[in-house]
Amino acid sequence: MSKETASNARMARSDVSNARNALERYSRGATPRPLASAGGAGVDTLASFVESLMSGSIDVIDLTQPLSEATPMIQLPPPFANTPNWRTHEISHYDEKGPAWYWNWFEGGEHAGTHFDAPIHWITGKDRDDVAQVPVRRLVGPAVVIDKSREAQANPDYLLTMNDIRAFERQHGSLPEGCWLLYRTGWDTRANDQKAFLNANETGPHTPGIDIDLARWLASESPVVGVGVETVGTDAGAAHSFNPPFPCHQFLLGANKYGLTQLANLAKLPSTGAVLLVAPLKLVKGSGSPCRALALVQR
Ligand code: 23J
Ligand code: MN
Repeated sequence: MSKETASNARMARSDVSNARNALERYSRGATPRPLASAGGAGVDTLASFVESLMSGSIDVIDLTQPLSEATPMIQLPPPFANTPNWRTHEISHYDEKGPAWYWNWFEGGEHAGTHFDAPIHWITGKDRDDVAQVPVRRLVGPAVVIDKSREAQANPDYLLTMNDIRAFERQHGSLPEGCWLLYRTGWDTRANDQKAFLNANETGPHTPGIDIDLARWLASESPVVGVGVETVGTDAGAAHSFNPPFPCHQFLLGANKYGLTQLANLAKLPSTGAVLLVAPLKLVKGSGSPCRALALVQR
């Protein structure tokens, strides 16, 4: 082996181990250290990001559904307990209870409207993070959008499969490390109508989801940190009778990954290249939280 080849080989090995260490830090939620390059690469990219934001060449898309008393809630069958509807109560409205101020208080479940599922939500993640403990580094990352709205319109029980992911990767490249998989089904158009949104009949709810094998792969082998959907939950409406039941919840939350539901405006995102920002409330011991979900896209 020539000196040069040997040094390349050493370099390659240390690159691999650096990458592995970075990945390791990332998956623990540690903040990656800025690159030690001259001039501070981190500062320059952030300045150019702000410039793009100000010029409008980076757009901010709101992926959040409005949260109100009309927001549809999941309905579990008996004997399971259900989450109440969201409610707001007025404290004062520029009146005798508060002459110069308007404010409300609210009541509602952690899993209301556009919301975040923390690992502790499911029994498989019971020793993992609650919503306050989730590392914020994992709440910002690349988003890939897989569009099955045609399929879901034809079949409300449509299940995303491993083959769909393979086809997506052939067209758009591999899923990036630490990405959020956003699954578009067109269900967002039903979000202001509880009946159409839950789409239940005598056999239970019929809404699109993810099949068992794909849920398992996403949890244990894929580079995905979370799955976002337009429906009431990350699992299909019929997932109560899958084996195991609710495989997205079971596998993803058990693998320290996240769920994000009732998203809007996925149609405005490119298949790859958007950046997702998710902001759940820091509810101590919370199993999840209503959240604001935003995407940054290059115009
Ligand atoms: C509890 C039980 C089953 C399901 C869910 C909650 C959710 O969808 C949720 O919001 O996490 S499927
Ligand atoms: Mn939930």
